[in-house]
Amino acid sequence: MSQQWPRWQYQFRVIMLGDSTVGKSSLLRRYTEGVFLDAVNQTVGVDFYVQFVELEPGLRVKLQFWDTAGQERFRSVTRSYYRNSAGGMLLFDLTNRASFESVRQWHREVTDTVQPFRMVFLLVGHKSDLAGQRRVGRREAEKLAAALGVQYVETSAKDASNVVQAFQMLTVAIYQALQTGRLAATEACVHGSPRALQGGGECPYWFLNYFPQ
Ligand SMILES: Nc1nc2c(ncn2[C@@H]2O[C@H](COP(=O)(O)OP(=O)(O)OP(=O)(O)O)[C@@H](O)[C@H]2O)c(=O)[nH]1
Ligand SMILES: [Mg+2]
Repeated sequence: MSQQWPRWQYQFRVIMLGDSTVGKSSLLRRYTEGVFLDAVNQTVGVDFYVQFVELEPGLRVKLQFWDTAGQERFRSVTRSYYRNSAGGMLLFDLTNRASFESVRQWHREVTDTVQPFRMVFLLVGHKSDLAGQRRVGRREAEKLAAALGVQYVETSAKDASNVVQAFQMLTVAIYQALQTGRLAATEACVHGSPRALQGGGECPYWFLNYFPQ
């Protein structure tokens, strides 16, 4: 019986954001499956991924990812997924200046949609392996991050640089925001049975584990 009970204490929904082709799906696949593909299909609507992390011994978090399509024509679909997310990865492509300039817009669109609720974001400069084609400097990216009040990291799905670190940074930031009350769960879910807790997908931010492990 006990093995059916959830093996994590928190569940955070995280949404991947940024222009089409910045590498959102590639970053997630590198993180969750350990693979990189040169040819990836553009995301249609929204895809779903899961990963577990242990922030400290015994403190396990289930990350539930919504990988949105960057293409404008899917915006009405992807917008409906913003709500109930605790975190957002704001990606731009270090070799694509326009994608950097879109970051503020992505941030604004999401914060406007979810208010009065808040989310924790991480700014990610992606494709750091393409150093020779770089069009966005680290300093200006750090400046944007500071203006948005978020942390900044540079990643590559191709050579796996900083991939685990980026997701760890966001997970820790969400956890700390919950601890300090900067982020509040809209609802702490109390289900009648371990099975309901395990299977329930309706909780907005996180599940508290009410059952002995
Ligand atoms: N060199 C390099 N290429 C990458 C990296 N990450 C992704 N790519 C490539 O960039 C292209 C677009 O990647 P996707 O992951 O599909 O981008 P996306 O942001 O999910 O795009 P949409 O689903 O349309 O929003 C693909 O050809 C990838 O192989 C990286 O770290 N380095
Ligand atoms: Mg995609």
